[in-house]
Amino acid sequence: MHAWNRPLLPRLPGDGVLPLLFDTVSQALVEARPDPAHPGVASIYVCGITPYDATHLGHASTYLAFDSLIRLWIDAGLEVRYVQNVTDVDDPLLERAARDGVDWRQLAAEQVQLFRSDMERLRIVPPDEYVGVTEVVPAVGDAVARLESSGAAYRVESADAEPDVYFDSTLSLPAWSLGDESRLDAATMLALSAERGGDPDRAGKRHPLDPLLWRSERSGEPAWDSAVGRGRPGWHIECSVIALEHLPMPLTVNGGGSDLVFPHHEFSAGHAAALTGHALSDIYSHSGMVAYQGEKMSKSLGNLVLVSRLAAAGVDPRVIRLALLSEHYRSDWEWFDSHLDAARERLDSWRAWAADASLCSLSSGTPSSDHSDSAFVDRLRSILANDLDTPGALAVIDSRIVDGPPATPLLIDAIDALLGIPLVD
Ligand code: 5CA
Ligand code: ZN
Repeated sequence: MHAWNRPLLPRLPGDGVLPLLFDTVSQALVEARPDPAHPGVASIYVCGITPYDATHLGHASTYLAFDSLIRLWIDAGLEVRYVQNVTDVDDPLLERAARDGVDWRQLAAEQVQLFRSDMERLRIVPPDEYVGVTEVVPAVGDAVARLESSGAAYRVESADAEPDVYFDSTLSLPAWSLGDESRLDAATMLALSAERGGDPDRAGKRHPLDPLLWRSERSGEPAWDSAVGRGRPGWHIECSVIALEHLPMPLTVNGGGSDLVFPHHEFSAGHAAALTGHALSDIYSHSGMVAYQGEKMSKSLGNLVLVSRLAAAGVDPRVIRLALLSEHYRSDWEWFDSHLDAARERLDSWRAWAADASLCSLSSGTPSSDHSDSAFVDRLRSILANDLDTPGALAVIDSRIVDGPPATPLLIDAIDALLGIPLVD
């Protein structure tokens, strides 16, 4: 499916830097650089939305985190290949469509369209490939058949349908074994599996954590023909297959919110390793959870602040973007209306500074030396390259505005290219 329009990114002079990014597997900051097998190419797969209740500020914050990374890679002169999925068929989507008495396809299409327009207004760099699960069902069926013939998958009888297919989570593969990605103990995995779409109590599975790869057709549910019979994909395998189809392995980064560490990214990595013999990604990167009214902002709780509602109420998208950038992507934090007030004030002061610059350069020529400008751009780059420290970047721009010489086109371009905030209308 098509993604959304790409924002214009000014190209900055000088050398961008490769960012350090926190890796969930090693629990350390590592340089996010192209794998030696693919010089010059940074590849990233970010888990996309399940299209209902889009786009809340938790979603926006996660996509903005990876947008910040991609902007640094572009600035560092890398070719970036970016893929994102849409979980456009899955239990939660079907349940929501049934609850609201709407066709699941229509719900998904409307919500994906809303998401696209929200991403575009937030100036998020779009993926090169934006892929719905419904577009890759035969490829998922083929992958599940391969897993079954290699012994990595097995069938579980069901009372009301043909057998379903599950992945054997006890496999020990050269490139993956259970816990490699998430580093969690068994009890935590079990609890999270039950909470996040797994079925640890299902009878007939070899191991409670084994995840569903293929759900055979049930009456009233969507189903497609495939190499493993009629049915639909399980959740984790969709991301493995879409990533493998469109990106070179290993990815530079596999990303998403921290609620995906287990089971989703654990098993996406496991399925990919079982299919190819290789690790899915060099780095696994996770953004923190945005809360609202004391709890994680989530569709199931309904405590949502939607980007489209803020925009409809007249909030400048740059204010939303600045509000989200004012928190570090990796921390869990709670959204308050005061985030908007502070961001509004910041945008006003930055815009006044930029407007002064245009006046200044008309009346008195170049207002500050090229040298101090490029040193400032390098400072901004290095702050952001330290695990996407956007709050740090906002703070140095604030102090530059208060204490430093007036703005110049280079500084205005740098704020646009690296932070996605255009200051000149
Ligand atoms: N379709 C799957 C991924 S394959 C999914 O998790 N969809 S989602 O719509 O529930 O979430 C979309 C993205 O937003 C995921 O990366 C998820 O981790 C992230 N996300 C969801 N809620 C929040 C939140 N409250 N704060 C930050 N990120 C969130
Ligand atoms: Zn995913």
